[in-house]
Amino acid sequence: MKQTNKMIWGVMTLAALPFAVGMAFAQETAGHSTSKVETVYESSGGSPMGSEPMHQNINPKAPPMTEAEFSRGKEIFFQRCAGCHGVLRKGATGKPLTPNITLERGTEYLKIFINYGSPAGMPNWGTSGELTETEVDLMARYVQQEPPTPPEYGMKEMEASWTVIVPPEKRPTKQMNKLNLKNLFSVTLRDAGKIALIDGDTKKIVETIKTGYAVHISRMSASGRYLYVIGRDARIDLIDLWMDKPQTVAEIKVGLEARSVETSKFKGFEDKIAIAGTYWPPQFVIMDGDTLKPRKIVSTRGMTVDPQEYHPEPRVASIVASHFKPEFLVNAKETGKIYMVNYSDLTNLKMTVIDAARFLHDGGFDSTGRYMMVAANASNKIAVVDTKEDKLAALVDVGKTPHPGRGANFIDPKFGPVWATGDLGDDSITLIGTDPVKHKQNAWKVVRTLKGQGGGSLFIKTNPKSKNLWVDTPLNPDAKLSQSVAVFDIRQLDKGYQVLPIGEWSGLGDGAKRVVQPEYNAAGDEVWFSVWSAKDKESAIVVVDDKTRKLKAVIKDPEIITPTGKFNVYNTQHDIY
Ligand code: DHE
Repeated sequence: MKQTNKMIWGVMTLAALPFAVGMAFAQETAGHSTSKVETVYESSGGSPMGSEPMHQNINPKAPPMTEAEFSRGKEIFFQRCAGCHGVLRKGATGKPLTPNITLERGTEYLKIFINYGSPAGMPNWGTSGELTETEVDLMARYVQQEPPTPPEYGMKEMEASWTVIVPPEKRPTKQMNKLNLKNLFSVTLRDAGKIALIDGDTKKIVETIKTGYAVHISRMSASGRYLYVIGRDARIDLIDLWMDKPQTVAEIKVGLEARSVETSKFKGFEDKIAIAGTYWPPQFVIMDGDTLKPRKIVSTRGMTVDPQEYHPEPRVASIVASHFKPEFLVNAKETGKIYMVNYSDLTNLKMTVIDAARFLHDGGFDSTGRYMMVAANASNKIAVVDTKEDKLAALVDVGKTPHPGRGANFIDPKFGPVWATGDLGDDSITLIGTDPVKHKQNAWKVVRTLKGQGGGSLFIKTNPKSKNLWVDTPLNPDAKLSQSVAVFDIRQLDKGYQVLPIGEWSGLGDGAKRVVQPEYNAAGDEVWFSVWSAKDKESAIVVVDDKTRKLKAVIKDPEIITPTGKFNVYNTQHDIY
């Protein structure tokens, strides 16, 4: 049934009552599900764009605001709201908030809404204490103004921001340090705007390196030499691990806000090309792999897959590099389109555009590297792309708001090769058959659904050498769950899971201690977990022996501030997960 905006907002008024974040996981809204956990997550990063100068459009019909109030409103909007409602407020996983809708609601109505939240996923910003009464009033007035548009960011701006600190000809021709690079981990120190390089053998920090704001992910070049790190402010640091002391050799800012970076993996193109996708402006840029020189920018603005309507800001979510062709797979969130971009000829750029589903987020490959599996999270689906045929292989219905990270590949004793995802919105773990040759009847079908600890799961992991499947739940509102991890025995999946109290094992004092993102070492016999607390609290990394499931080491250091993602060089280089 088609719902009008009026109906949706009407339903919300009745339900606009205070309640805690954890009480409702998932509710159905206009065509897709959102949940408290999901919206809290999407607004968790805080866009760095709040401080960008933007023109204030005075809307004569909207309640008056001073310039200072408008500026504060813009800052709060980009910190808390843009993640769900979109920069231009046209709606993404959250509702559209354009003045034609908000003016009709009026200030008093909007205040209630912002204060108490809604069961459809809007957080209770006022009653949770996140926003003061004055800020709630300010935001109610702010969303009735015309949304300010952030500036575009093209080749001129990219080139102006680009620096090559050590040119390729001045770099070493072989590894100059004694590090066991295969077992090095790049660890995101989110709120420090740094990464730590940790030696997987000694568990000691080798180096901490300054990166972008609220740094997000690291990716490895095909040879294992270059590390690419991207911050939410769209700054990319290219780190050469062969230098005497691994250091940044080139840097660029590719936009105003970003999450993804990747590098060419196809034979003959190793270390040659890099790509980054931006949330704002909605586009991706192809660069030289060893210098980050920007070469080609492609916009993702366009029509959604369903309904086929124009979207002005399809943010670029995950990007993976094909092993079968000189191609990148670029996932556009709001349109639900996957661009298979051939990087062998940038002048005559060839792209296959695949219609998947909204809203594309994160994913990885199956064990053969042929099929990309990506979560269309608000559609509760996994899209499967055949990178050999450049075709959509399937859209598989899974649980509520799947969030696989890169997912987990293993052999199910009954159903053969599978790829698995956990969910943000419920406690299920879905196993999808991935072998269309020897297990044709199971290919791209849900062969098994496991019950995990609860919703709020972000990452799932195993390793070809392991018999364990690890599922985190860092965003579950119950501290017992967010501070522990569930582990299944792949040989006996029906037997349920064991819970390991990783947060407790860390020996840290008070703090959120969210246990996040399992990551294996190169040998596949240790699993590393971040125990993530606020930046003014102590955090740690806990290392578990994979075979015995016993505590092996706790890595603590004053430098380890808000550790989140961990990227083992060997596993990231070879897409092993
Ligand atoms: Fe992430 C991957 C976006 C919040 C930790 N995150 C990704 C990817 C995207 C994304 C698009 C896939 C990149 C790729 O593969 O190319 N993340 C977003 C958001 O938009 C969101 C929801 C809110 C925001 O404002 O940023 C968000 N992410 C978070 C967090 O709060 C996490 C838990 C902690 C943090 O560091 O900020 C977090 N995201 C991660 C990690 C990965 C990731 C660790 C890579 C996982 C992997 O194994 O590859």
